[in-house]
Parts: sequence; structure tokens; C-alpha cells
Amino acid sequence: ISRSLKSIILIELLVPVTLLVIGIYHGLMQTLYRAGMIHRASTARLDYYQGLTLHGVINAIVLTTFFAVAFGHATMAFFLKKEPGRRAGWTSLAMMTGGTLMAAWAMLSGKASVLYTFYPPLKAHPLFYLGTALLIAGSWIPLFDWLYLYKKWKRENPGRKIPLAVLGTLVNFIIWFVCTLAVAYEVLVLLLPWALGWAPTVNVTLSRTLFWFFGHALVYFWLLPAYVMFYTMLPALAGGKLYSDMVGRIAFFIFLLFSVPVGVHHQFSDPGIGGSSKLTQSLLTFGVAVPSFLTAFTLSASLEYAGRKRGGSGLFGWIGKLPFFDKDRYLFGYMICGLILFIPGGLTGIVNASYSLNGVVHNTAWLPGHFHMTVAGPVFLAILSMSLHLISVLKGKKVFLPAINTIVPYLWMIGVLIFSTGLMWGGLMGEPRRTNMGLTYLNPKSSLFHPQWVPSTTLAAAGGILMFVASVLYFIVFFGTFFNRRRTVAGLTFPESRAYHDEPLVPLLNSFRPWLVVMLFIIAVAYIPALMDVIRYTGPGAPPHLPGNPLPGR
Ligand code: HAS
Ligand code: HEM
Repeated sequence: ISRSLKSIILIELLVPVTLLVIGIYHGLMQTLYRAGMIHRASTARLDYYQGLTLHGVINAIVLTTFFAVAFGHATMAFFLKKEPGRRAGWTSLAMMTGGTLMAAWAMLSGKASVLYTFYPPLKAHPLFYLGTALLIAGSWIPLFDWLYLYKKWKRENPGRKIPLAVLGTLVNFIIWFVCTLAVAYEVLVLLLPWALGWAPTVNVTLSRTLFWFFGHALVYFWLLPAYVMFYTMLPALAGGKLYSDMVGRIAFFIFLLFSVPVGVHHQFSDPGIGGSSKLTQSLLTFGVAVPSFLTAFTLSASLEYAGRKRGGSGLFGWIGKLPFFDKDRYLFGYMICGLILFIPGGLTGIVNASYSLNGVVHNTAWLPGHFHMTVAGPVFLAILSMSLHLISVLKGKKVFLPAINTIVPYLWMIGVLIFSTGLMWGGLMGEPRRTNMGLTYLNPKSSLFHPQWVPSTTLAAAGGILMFVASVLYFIVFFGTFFNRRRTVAGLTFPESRAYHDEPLVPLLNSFRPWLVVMLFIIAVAYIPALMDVIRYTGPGAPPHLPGNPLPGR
């Protein structure tokens, strides 16, 4: 691996992990506000919503996007044995970093407390929108570079299966490219002119619909790098083989079909979109859960094979033989904890997707309960472990405090389980999300005090504190490794799984084209009626709405 690519990857890991310190601090603060341990609107001159925005944007947008690009570069270089172009790599990094700095300035100066979903009529400083657009556009560049490498590889290797990790990475970035077109339109055509004062109003429902066209596919853009690790590395780490290579390919292609046309499931309560679009997208959401079910069974079979090979017997005896606390295979611990969290994380997703049940949980604390077991579960733990692995192998540094490192994922997992239980319990008792409850419902001096929410929010805070402790330990390990004087051989390496059933090449599973056609067809079927509803009910013919006034303008 060239020095240039190595530097690009290292910077792309170092920038977001450094910013994560701010992101994690605000996670802790959020639990304390919610549990009524803080009764103020701001702490250390950072306002509640400013902190929540920093938390969501840094953890869920900046960290995940930088990581996906860095890991994608590493995957291409390792599995195709071809390096992405220098100029494209540096241009993308410069755009992403520039965009992040603009958005960070806007958020830190209190001019963009609009949360990571930036729904209008909340309005941010124009640099927040420009920065976001730049971050996204910067992350598009590598896709075109990788597609070029892939085409070259295919010409040189006729009749060979696309490496599974490359297939997963390309599927992921194609989903990303398609879904971000909508948010780019939202930001550049609707929000930016309005924030600059050139347009007097903004169509709220259209903005939200374009956001969620992007927003749910976004969660699979977070998830798929973790899936690449689970399929292509975890079985080897466990000491076994991937049960079926073909199931991995099928799972990635199903994600390509169903990741985008499900966004309306975030808008079941929005007026302006008809019931039939909502029902269609509710059903399609069950389709997008299928590849995760396939993954659950395939990974379980792969782990069982590994456990039995290591001497485990009986119905469950193989589980105890897996390398849970092996310092040299710490990646296993991070990944298995993520997978365990994903079981309740995925099941709560199915509850959310169920049209009628959604009315019970929407906008309650149940939701952050769900998504900390997904994005802060398998996704976050995979990102943390792989960032550490890449820093350690690329710089040739020994992992700092390896024993502490092996317990970090377990502390995090227990923390998230406690935290999310508290939130979901509270959610079912009506606790709202995104609310500074320390000022009102959890403040005994307020007339709105809700004592029945004390146990659930306290439980969530206990879990949140444990998550915070695990993160601090991780930061010590990560930066300790970066600056470690103890060295090992440097070079790009990954644990590589072989397949137990290595099925022969199936042409349909070795080409993107047919899947892309079906993907565009399903998106059209799901989104054309939804957008027609939005335009009919809230577009030019509808009475204008002025921010700050609940009544129609005429
Ligand atoms: Fe979700 C809201 C539905 C997956 C993230 N989701 C959110 C939000 C976020 C988010 C951030 O339908 C909030 C957005 C906001 O701010 O408003 N979600 C789903 C469904 C799935 C799903 C059906 N979500 C995710 C993933 C996320 C994520 C993944 C992040 C990475 N979600 C919803 C809906 C809403 C929603 C509604 C809107 C709610 C509302 O009203 O606002 C599915 O993809 C889940 C499928 C997953 C499974 C689990 C498979 C389990 C596996 C583990 C196997 C374990 C093993 C270990 C092998 C079926 C793969 C074995 C262990 C041994 C020891 C051997
Ligand atoms: C929101 C806690 C780590 C992603 C929240 C909320 C709390 C919280 C209490 C606000 C819930 C609400 O009132 O609606 C924590 C703690 C963490 C942590 C204690 C660790 C110490 C993470 C990580 C990620 C993440 C690692 C993602 C990688 C999010 C997102 C939101 C959120 C996307 C939603 C923000 C919004 O509603 O605008 N977190 N979190 N969190 N968290 Fe975390």
C-alpha cells in the first residue's frame, strides 16, 4: 500500500475519532438532562439542542461517512490488489474535511441547532447546509474511482466471482449515491435558498419526504460496512468458515433493492402523504429486514461451525468455545457484542415498521432505544474495532492496553442494553424523545413533574454512564496505540474468511445491472405516488405556510 493511500486512510480515521470525543460527551449529557440530573437549558455554554445536534451529526453522520470511505479504500486495495487514485482520494478527503469543518463551526457557534435531521422550519446557518452538501459530495468521488478499479479487475479476471467484500462495498456506495441525490436536492434547492433569505418559505412536507428518501437508506449505509466485516472476517476470527458465500451475495443485493423505497415509514404520522403509500412502504420495510434474517442464520451457522471445530459439543456447548476474550482477536469481541445488540435492535425495528404499532412508539423514547441497539450497536462497535485495527496495522503499532481493549465491547454492550431498556420502557409510558426533560417532566419543582418516569430515565442514565466509561477506555486504547512506541510489522492486513459452501459462480449474482434495474423500478413504484401526494397536498396549489405561524398564509 502506497504512502499516499495510507495517509488518506489514517486521516479519515483520525479526524472522526477525534471529533467523537465531543459526540460522546454530549451523549452523556443527554442522559443526564433526560434523567433530571441537570435542570438547565445549557451546560458549559452549550445549549441542550446544540448538544443533541452535535451528538447526532458527529456520531451518526461524520464518523460513519468518513469510516465508510476509509474502509472502502482499504477493502479495494486489499481484495482487488489495486489502489484507488491519488488525486481522487485527496480531493474527496479535502471536500469531506472542509464540509465537516463548516458544519462544525455552525453547530459550535450555536447557529445550527437543527438536529441531525435538520427538519424545516428549524433553520440553520447556510454554512451548515453547504458543509453537509460538501461532505456528501466528497464521499461520492471514491465510488466512481472504485467502479473503475472493479471494471479493470473484472477484465483481468474473467469467470471469477467478485470478492464478497468488494461486492458489499460497491452495493453500499451505490445505495448511498442514489439516496443522497434526494438530500442534495433538498439542501441545495429547498433549504439553502431559504436559509440565505432568497426564498421566503419552504415546503416542509416535501423537505421531510426528500430527507427520508435519504434517511432510511442512510442507516443501511451505516450497517453494510459492518456486514462486510461479519461475512468476510468474523468467521475467520472465530476460527471457522463462512457457512455460505452465496447467501452473503444474495443479502447484499436485497439491500440494494429495498434500502431506499422505505423512507415513508418515518412519516406514518405526517399529513400530506396518503395511506396507500404508507402501507406500501410499511410492507417494503419487511422486505429490507429479510437480508438481516438471512445474515442472522448464516452467521449463527458459521459461528457454530467454528465453535465445534474448537472442540465444543452439545446443543449450545460450542458457544463457550468461541474466542470472546482473546487479546489477539479483539475484533471478534467487538463484532459479537454488536451482533448480540442487533437481535433486540432489529426486532424493535420490526415493531416500528408495523404501521399501526408505529403510532404507539413514534416520537417517544422507544426510538432512541431502538437505534442505540443498531447504529450504536453493531455499526459503532464494528467502526471502533476496525479503526483500531487499521491504525495498528497501517502504522505498525502494537495495540495499547490489550487487556482493557478486550473488555471495552462488553462494557459497551451491557451499557447499551441497560440504556435502551430504560428508554424503551419509558417510551411505552409515553416519555417523549428530543425533550429537555430536566427542565420540566423530571424536575420536581415543575408543575409538569412526572414521577412515574423517574425509574426509567434513571435506568437509562445508568446505562449511559457505563457507555461513557467504555468510550473513555476506548479513546485511551485508540490514541495510546496511535502514539505507541512499541512496534510490529506495518502493512494492510485483514482476517480473511473462506467459505464452507463455496457455491459455483451464478451470473445473476456476479453483475450489478439487473439488480439496478429492479432497484429503480421499486423506487419508482414506492416513491412516485408518495411524491405526487406531497405535491398535490402541500405544493404550489396549497396555501403557503409561514414559519412561526401555525395558520395557512391565506
Ligand atoms: Fe431503524 C427509526 C425500522 C434497522 C437506525 N432506525 C430509526 C432511527 C434510526 C434507525 C437512527 O419502520 C431514528 C430516525 C430518527 O431520528 O427519527 N429499522 C427498522 C427496521 C430495521 C431497522 C425494520 N434502524 C435499523 C438499522 C439502523 C437503524 C440497521 C442503524 C444502523 N427504524 C425503523 C422504523 C423507524 C426507524 C420504522 C421509524 C420509526 C418512527 O416512527 O420514527 C431492520 O433493518 C432490522 C432488521 C434486523 C434484524 C436483526 C437480525 C439480527 C442479526 C444478529 C444475529 C446475531 C448473531 C449472534 C449471529 C432482523 C443479524 C449470535 C450470538 C452468539 C453468541 C452465537
Ligand atoms: C440521541 C445517549 C452514543 C447516535 C441520544 C440521546 C441520548 C443519547 C440520551 C437523546 C435521546 C432523546 O432525548 O431523544 C448516548 C450515550 C452515548 C451515545 C450516553 C454513549 C456514551 C451514541 C453513538 C451513536 C449515537 C455511538 C451513533 C454512532 C445517536 C443519534 C441520536 C442520539 C443519531 C439522535 C439525535 C436526535 O434525535 O437528533 N443519544 N448516545 N449515540 N444518539 Fe446517542
